[in-house]
Amino acid sequence: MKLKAILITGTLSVLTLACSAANAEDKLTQLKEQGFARIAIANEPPFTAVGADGKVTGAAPDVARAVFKKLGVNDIVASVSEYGAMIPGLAVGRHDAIAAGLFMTPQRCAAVAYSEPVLCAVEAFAVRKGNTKSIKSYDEIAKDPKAVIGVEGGTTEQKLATAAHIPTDRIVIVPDGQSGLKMLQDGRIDAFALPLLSISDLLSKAKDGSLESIAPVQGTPVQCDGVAFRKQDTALRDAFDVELKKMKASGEFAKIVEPYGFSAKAAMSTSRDKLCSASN
Ligand code: 6CS
Repeated sequence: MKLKAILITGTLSVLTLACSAANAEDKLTQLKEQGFARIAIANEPPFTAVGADGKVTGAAPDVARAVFKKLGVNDIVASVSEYGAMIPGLAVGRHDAIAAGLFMTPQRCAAVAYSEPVLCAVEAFAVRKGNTKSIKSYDEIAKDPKAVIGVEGGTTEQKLATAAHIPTDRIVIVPDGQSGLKMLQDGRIDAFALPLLSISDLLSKAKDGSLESIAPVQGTPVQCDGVAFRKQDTALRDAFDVELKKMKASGEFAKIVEPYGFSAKAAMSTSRDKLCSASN
């Protein structure tokens, strides 16, 4: 009887593996036939960007485009989404993947199948020069009853602000980076939170000498994203990781991300397992 049970279990495992491989091939075959992968982005340079001509660039789409090409999927088609809408959009099939700098957190890792790390970043605040409220951390904002912070909806900054117990009436949700800077300039918020490279890009374009950045925000971790796939597309994710690993080893990965200001070494020195289990 035991042998029969073992044989049945073994057969089921082989069938499961075969189904998983078939699913992978199905999804990859579907993308190859489609000729492109539909990715969600946020249009937050240098992570992701859409030019006036509609051209999609940024470190995350550039890496995704290169890896998909090696998998036989010749292009990517991007749609701009708020961070908080990306995972729901992926789940309902609006996107084939998210390549947007969507940082790995335990909650997100439970909802999607992340690739290995791609882009890592430290956290920053944009503040008015002189930083009158001397804002260096989320805790300081929480302790100052007059301090108001701006964050984008569904972001890790919103999570960090909530985790620091900043009251919701002192957390302003803004739709995008430009709106966040405008509210800072108008004095409606005292700090606007994004990763440092995003804040630096915004400040360099704003050319407003009355604003400055504070980084790294005290008490916040270095965060890294991966390309996110649907949970059921883990075999496609694994195929993506095989090519990503080769690009990291050959130096091709560094050639893509470093001109944008990202450290290839930072992404290569950590892992999905570490980032998904981090209690940030
Ligand atoms: O994953 C996130 O929520 C974030 N990623 C980026 C690139 N910007 C907003 C937020 O920090």
